[in-house]
Amino acid sequence: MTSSKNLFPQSRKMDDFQFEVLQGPLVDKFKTANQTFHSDGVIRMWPPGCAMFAEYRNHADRVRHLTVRKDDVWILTYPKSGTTWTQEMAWLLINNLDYETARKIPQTERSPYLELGCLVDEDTRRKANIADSVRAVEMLQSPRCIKSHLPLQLLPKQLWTVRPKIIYVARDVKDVAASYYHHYRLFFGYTGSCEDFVEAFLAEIVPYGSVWDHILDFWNIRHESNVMFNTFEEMKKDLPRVVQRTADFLDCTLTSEQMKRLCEHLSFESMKENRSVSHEDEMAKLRGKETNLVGKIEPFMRKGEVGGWKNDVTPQLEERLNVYTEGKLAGVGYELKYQE
Ligand code: PPS
Repeated sequence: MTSSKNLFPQSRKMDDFQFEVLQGPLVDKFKTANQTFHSDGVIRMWPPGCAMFAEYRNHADRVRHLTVRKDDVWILTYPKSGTTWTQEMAWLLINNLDYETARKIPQTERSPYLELGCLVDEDTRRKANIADSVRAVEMLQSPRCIKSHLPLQLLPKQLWTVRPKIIYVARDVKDVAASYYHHYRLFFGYTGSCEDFVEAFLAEIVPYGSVWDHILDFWNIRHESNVMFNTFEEMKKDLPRVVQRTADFLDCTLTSEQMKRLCEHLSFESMKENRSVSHEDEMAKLRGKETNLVGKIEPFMRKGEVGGWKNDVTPQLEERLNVYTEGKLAGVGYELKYQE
């Protein structure tokens, strides 16, 4: 694989952004703990000062200038916050509850992950069977249901002028940290400990950077008429209520029978068994001989719980996560409803 370090300077000003290649012992430890996709390193991009896969610097301008459509639905989250769950709910709502197509066509095609193809260089992307995701979004028929984990400042500019519907989902950051650790093991063959991963998460050097900066930027615009702010915890506690609110937001009407069927389809047990959303096929490809990923893993649909972090996070790390959160939330007025 070509190292982009040889191709690009350590820092540069692009159309709208500046970046710096992150360095230091913590970054080196994080990079080398991953079996794939991190050899190019990690950069910090301004604005918003967010850690990203180094390759993203070659795509940031293209994403920023993507044409947004008024009837798009954008599912925006920090990784591991309930994205797949929300995509499935939103896609079905805007597609007349077409369960047949939802089962037949993988969610990754129906509702593409905007920046996926921008995270690794082209050679690796081809080997790992990852499509040009920006092109996939451009080619998608309306109404599009688009997934992105990008922080607010890296998203297409037209989101703020065209104003399509945006559904943001937040999750308790301790569960995010634990789920992201398992995601790293699954997708990138991360070999480090959970403790080391959380260390990198707290230092905001993992791709997508600071979870709280991500959440709070969308929390601050939650009252905009085209924005809906949901939480993983509320979806767990009262799924029909979130489905109803989302249906209203998307101008969809549901009978009680339709609501019942949709909630069944969206249950953890059902989604875990549903290959269209469980990422099983994608994982099989990724862990194939081209990438040589090894190591024991859990499935993408892992536990789907509130408070599952307790199985992975030590009391010392818990305390550090608490202090981190207190620091970020001081004077902000953010409330995570239904926290347990
Ligand atoms: S990703 O890779 O960032 O898009 O991941 P994301 O979809 O945001 O989050 C994955 C976690 O969501 C859980 N999940 C669910 N929980 C409950 N019910 C349903 N239907 C559901 N669907 C996905 C999934 O199990 C991951 O959480 P963890 O804690 O790792 O199990």
